[in-house]
Order: sequence, then structure tokens, then C-alpha cells
Amino acid sequence: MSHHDERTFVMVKPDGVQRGLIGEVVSRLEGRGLKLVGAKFMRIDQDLAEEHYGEHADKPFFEDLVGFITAAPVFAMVWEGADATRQVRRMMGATDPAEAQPGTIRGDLGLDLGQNVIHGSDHEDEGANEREIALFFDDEELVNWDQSTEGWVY
Ligand code: RTP
Ligand code: MG
Repeated sequence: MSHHDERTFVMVKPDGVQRGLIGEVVSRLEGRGLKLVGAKFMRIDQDLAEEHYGEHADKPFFEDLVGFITAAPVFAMVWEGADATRQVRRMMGATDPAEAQPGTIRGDLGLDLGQNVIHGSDHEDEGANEREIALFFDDEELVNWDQSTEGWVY
């Protein structure tokens, strides 16, 4: 990991999984030059959902949000790169797909405010990336690798 690199937490939400968009999301992040360092296909249980979305606990949409994120599997990932948290947020686009720019993941693929395909750590919330990575992954589930030292395998 070079000195300006950071890691960020990303997941394909249940709507994206059900619609077969895991590959598309992974492909966009790979294409942008970010490096995958962890991934798992999983269900989020009630406790994890409430903790992950804890910042929204007092919002009117909280129950629906927890219900949605626990309703079907998600694809949780950790991506690494320069300014990765903010760059992923830029690629995601605005929370509401109706407002998200074309060319962004939500602008191209999102259906509505709830079914907006992807989650990424908030770059304006200091340390959110590290907190979310720790919430979803154990250290040994993250893979340290570097193309420049691994050598070509094909
Ligand atoms: P996320 O956390 O899922 O990556 O999305 P975000 O940062 O862009 O948006 P955030 O404000 O953190 O909201 C989390 C999710 O809650 C749903 N939401 N519903 N009904 C509403 O007014 C409302 N506002 C937000 C969205 O699905 C959003 O992704
Ligand atoms: Mg958020």
C-alpha cells in the first residue's frame, strides 16, 4: 500500500445482487484502477444492519432501511487506492438515482432512493471507512498484494 493509498468499504446492496449487478459494480471499480483487497457474499443480520446504519437510527426511514438491507444477500468489499473513499463516492453518484449524474453507478443503474445499488463509506465522515471495514471484515480476510512485487502469473 503506497503512502497516499487508503482503503474503503463498499457493498452491492440487495437490489443490486438480485438484479445481477455484482459484476458490473466490480468491473467499474477495477476499471478505475482501484485494487480489491477483500470480498464476501453474505447476509446482513439485524444487529449488523442496525450498527452499520446507526447514524440513521432516529430517521423515519430507519426501519425500512434495515428491513431492506437484511432482506437478501449483499456483496461486501474492501477496495484500496489513492483517495479511495472519495473516489468511490464520486463513482457512486448522488444518493437518489433521480439526482445522480449519468455515468455514475446510481445514475446509470439505480432505481430509486431505497434501491440505489451500492453503498460506499462516507468520505465526509472521518474514519467511517476504517470503522466499516472493521465491522464487516476480520484482518485475516483482507489480502495484502501488490502487482509490482507479485510478478506476472500469465
Ligand atoms: P449509503 O449510506 O447507503 O451508501 O447511501 P448514502 O451515504 O448516499 O446515503 P445516506 O444518507 O447514508 O442514507 C443511507 C441510505 O438510506 C436511504 N435513504 N432513504 N427515505 C429517505 O429519505 C432516505 N434517505 C436515505 C438510501 O437508500 C440511502 O442509500
Ligand atoms: Mg451513507
